[in-house]
Amino acid sequence: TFNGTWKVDRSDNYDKFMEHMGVNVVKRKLAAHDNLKIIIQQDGNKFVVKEPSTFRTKDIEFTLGVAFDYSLADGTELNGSWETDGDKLVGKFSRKDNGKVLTTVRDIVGGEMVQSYSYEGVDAKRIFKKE
Ligand code: MYR
Repeated sequence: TFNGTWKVDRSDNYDKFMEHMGVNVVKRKLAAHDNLKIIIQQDGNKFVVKEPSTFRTKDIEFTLGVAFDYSLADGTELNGSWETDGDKLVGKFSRKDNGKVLTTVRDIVGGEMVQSYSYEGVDAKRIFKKE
């Protein structure tokens, strides 16, 4: 289950990934210390995801398979949806500014939540521990 409060523990290639997404160096430096916390509440097909980070607090509600809008901390807007694939959550989102696709997967591995991101051939991971 993805339910719980997850705090980012470490990241892999996230700086490069953000750079590829076009995030400027100042924002990347800030994002490296964003202390991202994600609170996930799943009820059947419905999710509430809360993100109280250093920058902003965001509450997102979505239903599996139903597209919704999401804006990244730098203002980049996405539209897409999450689906399940076995025990994983697979998200497919398109950028509204250039139509390019960002895919992301959430998986529980050894009690940690691993979120991987892929955009235009560049991959990154952020690994979260449960609080
Ligand atoms: C959620 O379930 O947390 C809400 C929807 C998430 C949409 C996709 C998030 C992709 C984040 C990519 C970060 C890249 C920064 C340049």
